[in-house]
Amino acid sequence: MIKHASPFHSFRLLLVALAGFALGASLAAQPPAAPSAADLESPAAREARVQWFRQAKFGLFIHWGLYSIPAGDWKGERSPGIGEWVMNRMQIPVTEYAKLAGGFNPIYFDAEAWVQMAEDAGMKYIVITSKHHDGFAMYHSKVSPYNIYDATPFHRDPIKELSEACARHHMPFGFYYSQSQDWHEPGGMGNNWDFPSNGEKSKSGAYDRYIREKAVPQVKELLSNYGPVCLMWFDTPQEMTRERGQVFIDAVRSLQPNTLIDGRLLPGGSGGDYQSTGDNAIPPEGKDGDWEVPATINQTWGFRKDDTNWKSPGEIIFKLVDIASKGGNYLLNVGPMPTGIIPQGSQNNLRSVGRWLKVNGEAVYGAGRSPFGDEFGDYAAKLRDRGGKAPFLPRTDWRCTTKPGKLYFTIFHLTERVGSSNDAYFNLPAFKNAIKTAYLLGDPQKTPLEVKTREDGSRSLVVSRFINDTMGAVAVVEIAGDAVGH
Ligand code: JFZ
Repeated sequence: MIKHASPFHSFRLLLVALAGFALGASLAAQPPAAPSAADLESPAAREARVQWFRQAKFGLFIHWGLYSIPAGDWKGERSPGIGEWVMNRMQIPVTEYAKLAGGFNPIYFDAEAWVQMAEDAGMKYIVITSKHHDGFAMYHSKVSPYNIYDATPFHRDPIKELSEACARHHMPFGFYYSQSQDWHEPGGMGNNWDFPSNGEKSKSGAYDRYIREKAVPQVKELLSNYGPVCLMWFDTPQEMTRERGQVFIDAVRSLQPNTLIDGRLLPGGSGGDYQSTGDNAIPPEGKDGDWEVPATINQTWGFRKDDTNWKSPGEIIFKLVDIASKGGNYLLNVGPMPTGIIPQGSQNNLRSVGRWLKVNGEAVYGAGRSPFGDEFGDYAAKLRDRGGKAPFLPRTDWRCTTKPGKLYFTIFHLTERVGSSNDAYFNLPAFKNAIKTAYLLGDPQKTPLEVKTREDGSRSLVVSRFINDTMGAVAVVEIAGDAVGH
């Protein structure tokens, strides 16, 4: 039954209706919220932006700053963990930590030598800390005087010198920028020993003031004053919301539309052009999309005088090929000393890797991920970890990368010798394609390798058993058709 409203109720309904109309009219009168630069972007624009990244596969990360002076030791006490966190781990007051700037004079810094080393290592892009969590800018910032040009006797802009050296070497150059943590600023995240907690800074507006007055202006000056920037490597998005992140995205897209954004601008990796895995975290199996593993060459990002545990050339090569065969990039870090010199041990190992890539780089640069997968390993059948999950048991005998019509098998360990000869079988995974030829990338003559086909259809390459003594030998199998048929 329909009930008729009382006169009072009718008046109220009229008021509500008028208010709704007024609101609608006001909204209609307002122009729609301007779509952000990211919203306007077409998938084709992102695809174009990321092409160089897919070709590059191997980059140099550099963590350099005031933290390289204490180098893991503060007033005779060993600071635990990664060297660039010394201010946090030792709860050093801002006023005390800032005094380090007065003694920062890396007189042996040589941008040309650093870029040449990256090139010799076979690295195809460089990303350096422009401002880490300690808030100190490693470039001549006009936004904050707390920077290497204004606050140190060095009185130079190493990032400007590196950008010029990278331009000479046609080496893509990008910046790490800690957009959220800034232990020098009252509104930056992370310093709760001098300032209020993260939550209080977020609630009070201090954090948004820090973003508005320091972080975004510094990102803009990096994108305005140092030539083409291949990527912005944001990090630890504490209290970072989509709205706060959008300001950074719009700054990047408006100033340098070709600059990639990594996967740590926002929690969960959204807002970026590619995914960043956890530190040194290589996925056990292949992973779709564009992604990058940030990794240390020892156990710290910033220089520690007590950590010379450099990854060997063989370890680095395996990790590079392993990551490439799963579809990702390897961003491998060095931590220069306060003198401006990259520790010699890390340089030596990187140059050994570069010599291997000079011969075998075709299997890495621009190569696609493995069409197989069994080579990565298996989840344990019975073993369970403390969380009740089946641990992944990796295999490391070989990895496969691809290009149209070619399979690149990087062989790290052979197990089946051919009788007592100096030969061994490399047992190929099953695929239908006919094999046109096979040869070692390390053989300038591309001498065809014997392909043994067994009654069950399985096929093996006959190769030297001494491949086991190398850091990995690449056998190229040229197949009929562009891709593997299973
Ligand atoms: C961060 C920084 O705190 C560190 O100093 C270094 O710069 C590193 C590259 O990035 O550390 C992280 C950030 C994220 C993860 C791990 C360490 N993560 O998501 O696992």
